[in-house]
Amino acid sequence: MNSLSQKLRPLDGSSSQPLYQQLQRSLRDAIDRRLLAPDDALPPERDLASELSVSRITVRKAIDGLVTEGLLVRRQGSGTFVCARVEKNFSKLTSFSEDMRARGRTPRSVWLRRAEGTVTPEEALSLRSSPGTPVYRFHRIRFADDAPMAIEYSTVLASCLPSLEAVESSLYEALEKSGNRPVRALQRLRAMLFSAEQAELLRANEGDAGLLVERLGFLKDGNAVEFSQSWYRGDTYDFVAELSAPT
Ligand code: 16G
Repeated sequence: MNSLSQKLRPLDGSSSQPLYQQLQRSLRDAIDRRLLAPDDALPPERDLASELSVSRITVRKAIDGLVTEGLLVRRQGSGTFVCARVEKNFSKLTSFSEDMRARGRTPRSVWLRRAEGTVTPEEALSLRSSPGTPVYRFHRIRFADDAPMAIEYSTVLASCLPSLEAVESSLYEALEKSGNRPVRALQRLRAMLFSAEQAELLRANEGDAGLLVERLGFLKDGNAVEFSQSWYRGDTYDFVAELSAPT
């Protein structure tokens, strides 16, 4: 088997670009060109450093950069791996936390906003509720380990949760505890380009491709419970659905 250094573009000690940036770029290229496949393990930092004749600090900084970009993931005790794209089943009513755990990743959120309010006219239409209905709004950046995957804005009917603080790490867990987890949903998916503000939150670049997925979730009795908009980084997700021929 070829060693990793044979798959990487050689580093140029005389270039004005710092070595760690060169290494970060050539590792990124190797991942893009599938010379390093999803779930492949990187050699330990010490081995990589001696193979490439650079310092461990150079290797660490290059890897740190790629972890921040969401291309590599560090797993405690087992090493550094190439991130696999998340395959999300488009026809399963699962939560972000469940999706990530099912793939061995750790879900985490950074809160942007958590507020009480009343439905906007637009939400009133989608949530099929009358103007003035109390709602809770949850705005979060959703992470898998250290990689930002999506920005998510959820509006939930206040009557479905005991309080605004009931949502700690998982909205669906909180809804389930209250007996109000959605059992059916409508989903709409649209391609979009990230604005500068969205790109900054997701550590992407302005104009990068993303996916907007809107989900309108319903209770057993047919009433809407949740309207969520999720902006996914286009380079981390594949949406998959199983289709059957009409009968
Ligand atoms: C998913 C759902 C979103 C839901 C969230 C709950 C899609 C497209 N959207 O992101 O509607 O609010 O999961 O996740 O799948 P949580 O329980 O981890 O907070």
